Amino acid sequence: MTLNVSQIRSQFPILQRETANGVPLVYLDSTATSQKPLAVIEAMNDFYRRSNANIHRGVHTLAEEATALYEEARKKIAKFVNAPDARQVIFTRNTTESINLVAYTWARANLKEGDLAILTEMEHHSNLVPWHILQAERGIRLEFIPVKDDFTLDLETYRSLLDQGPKLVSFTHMSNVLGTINPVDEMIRLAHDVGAVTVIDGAQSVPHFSVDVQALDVDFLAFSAHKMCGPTGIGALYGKTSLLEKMPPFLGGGDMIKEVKLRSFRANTIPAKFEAGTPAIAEAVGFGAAADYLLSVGMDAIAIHEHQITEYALDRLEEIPGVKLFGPTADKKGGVAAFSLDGVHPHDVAQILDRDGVAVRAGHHCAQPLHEKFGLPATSRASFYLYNTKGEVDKLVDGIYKVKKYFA
Ligand code: C6P
Repeated sequence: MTLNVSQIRSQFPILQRETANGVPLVYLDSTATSQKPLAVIEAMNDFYRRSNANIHRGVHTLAEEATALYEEARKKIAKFVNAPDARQVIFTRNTTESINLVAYTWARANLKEGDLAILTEMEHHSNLVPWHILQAERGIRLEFIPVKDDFTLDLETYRSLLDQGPKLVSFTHMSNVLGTINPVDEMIRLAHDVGAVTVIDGAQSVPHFSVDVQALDVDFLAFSAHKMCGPTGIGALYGKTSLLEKMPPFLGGGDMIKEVKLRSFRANTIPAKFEAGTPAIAEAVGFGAAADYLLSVGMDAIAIHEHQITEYALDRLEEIPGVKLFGPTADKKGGVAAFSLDGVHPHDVAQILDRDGVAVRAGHHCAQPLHEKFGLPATSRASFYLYNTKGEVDKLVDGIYKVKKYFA
């Protein structure tokens, strides 16, 4: 199962462009957001050219067509993560909003002072701050599974935290900095053994390898379209029906109601209960097209390709004197390579690489506590997706040698 990468690259118009210096773009920042194939761009373009209307409100042709396309997209996303029923897929703005939805609805209805929620030290801020807010408001207790020196989670500590009877365990499937892929099956099973509800931050897993909510038996899964070849402005929350049906609504307004009186309302059924107001309709269509596109390429083939690129990148980066990599060995991680370069600030690394068209991200990548743990204010980070090549890794490596020379 090898990908035809040159054919794939031809489907991404942006990959054909040059950067400001007239050099070809080497896009190594898909962890921040992925590029979009023609299939997605054209699906959204077609929607606006042919079918644009508001949904769930009109009986005219366009309204019905737009509604059908929006609900069709929900089915595509359900299929993508193997949800048993499309009604279990709630459209949100992104992973961040999906996790906040759980925190504002399920958690506020179910957690009280002193209740324990377990997170990990490698969380993105979007799986930390909603729980900090709840801690301040409700007095819930937060504990963290430590990250070990080998950049994997300390499961011994996890087991001992589970003995304290948590109500919630919420953690990332794959770290956006370390690339660590966590053993979610085992972690979910152990959480369920003590009756805890599980939330998986799938922002970095769902786009890159096959994630099956039924096989995982996860209670909630959050992910974003823009990291999986889809548009910005839309994401999804998958939830178990039994939980979603009991949860209070999130935002109030149009579409999320069955009936409104002057002084009261009756909430709609799922998924509408959680989708107040006019949603991102064209974006949903693009999201569905992205799911179709990734499935047509094949998630297993994508995962294998990314693994090969990552292995190669880690080997090549390791060769460079002064480069220190943060993350486990290639067999335990996805397509992310975060690194520091002795004596050079990560922002300078990224800026100098940009002169050669190489786009990497520098900063704390919205994982400040993780950086603090390893005593770093920031790292540079290259990340890989289905359209990246070993040749692009070579350009990254050449660029880092140039940075070294510049600062020598
Ligand atoms: N990480 C990165 O460059 P949103 O912004 O809601 O689509 O995704 C948030 C998010 C949540 N969890 C993880 C593990 C993530 O990686 C991200 C987004 C980007 O690493 C932007 S900060």
